[in-house]
Amino acid sequence: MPRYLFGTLFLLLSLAAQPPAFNYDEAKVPKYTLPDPLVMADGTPVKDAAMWTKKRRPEILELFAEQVYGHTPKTRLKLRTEVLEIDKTAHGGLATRKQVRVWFGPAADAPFMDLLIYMPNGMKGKVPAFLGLNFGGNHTIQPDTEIRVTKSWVSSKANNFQASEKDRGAGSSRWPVDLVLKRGYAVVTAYYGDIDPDFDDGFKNGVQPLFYKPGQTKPEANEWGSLGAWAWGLSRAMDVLEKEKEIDSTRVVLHGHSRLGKATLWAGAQDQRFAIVISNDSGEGGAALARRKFGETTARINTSFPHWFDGNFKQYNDKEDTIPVDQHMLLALIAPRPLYVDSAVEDAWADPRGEFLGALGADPVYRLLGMPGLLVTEHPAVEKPSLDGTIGYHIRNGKHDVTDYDWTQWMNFADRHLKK
Ligand code: GTR
Repeated sequence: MPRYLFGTLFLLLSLAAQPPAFNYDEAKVPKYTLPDPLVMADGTPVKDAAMWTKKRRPEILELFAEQVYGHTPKTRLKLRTEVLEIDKTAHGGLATRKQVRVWFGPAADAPFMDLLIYMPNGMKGKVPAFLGLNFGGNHTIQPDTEIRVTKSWVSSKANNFQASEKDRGAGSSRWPVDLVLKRGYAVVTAYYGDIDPDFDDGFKNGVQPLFYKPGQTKPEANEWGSLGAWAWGLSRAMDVLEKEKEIDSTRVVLHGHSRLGKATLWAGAQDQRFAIVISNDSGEGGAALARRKFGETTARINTSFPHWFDGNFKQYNDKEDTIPVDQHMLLALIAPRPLYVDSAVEDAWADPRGEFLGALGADPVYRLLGMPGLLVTEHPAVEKPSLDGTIGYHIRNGKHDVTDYDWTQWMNFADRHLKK
């Protein structure tokens, strides 16, 4: 074959191999039909709250575990904790800072996560708390020089995947600790990479190997990936908070951004000890409807991040209409507990409207359970939050991020439910 023909053929073949461009045009979203959260898989309607709780809720939870995030191991590890330090004069006396190492098992070389806890000083009784994982290591959430620097893998290639002193406070715009403390909430966080490093290594590191059966080297197709592991880590943080004298573990607000928003929703769905669940810009695999073709797709997320979901979820690449669930049903698993979903105008990749429609799709379940649900049926205007229902929602200006504006709405929402 002449060289130039070969070149042309190669170009045509590689063009054909390109994934379809991502849709950002509302007019081009094809019609779709969502599965009904209030109809059993066999077609039987869910007639009352008891039927939801006893039959439909477990059915949906099982579908998400089997087909999407993978099952979380049922085995309970014995956690060991060690208080690394306490300082009652943190943040200019505003807070008590406590760092607790949580070992995942009795072995001396067991993996661990470090919990960083800031509690407001001078409060009467136990305090409610905001709990969320962070992206860069605990030391990135505040410029506080006492915060331990993680030894786990971090995403910085430039620094050989090691955390650095230089990153102290680098993520502080996403963690307005003073603002939260002043409103009477504790701030609790852990680094997600302490639980499972966020890259595809075939599940050799992270917590998955702690649960392998003899001879097992990776999770089965219906067993957890990294999102499942991060969600599990949040529940282990809750185990520790249940034993913290100053913290009211019945008033823990779980929050998470983006991939950690996905993990947060999955944690809140499985573990009903969390009082309120907040999804910030969680997008595909989070609050956004998978069937709505806008922004990120199932094929793309499974290709870029093959370690996030379970093996079974890969069969739905470009076949969203065949997933037996959609993300409104994940949100419905939070019911009757308060749920908050938020979006950002410039975060088209996460599909803000799809996130809103996810929340709206969960509403019938809240109503069946006698809760007010979401009080709006149209996507709210920018920075006009809907705070008064059991489902809250806002869309703010700006990009994919966590801002003081987001935190302020979350606290306004939490106040309504936790400080009655
Ligand atoms: C993106 C991914 C999103 C979102 C985001 C993040 O690359 O496509 O689903 O999770 O990362 O976590 O920041």
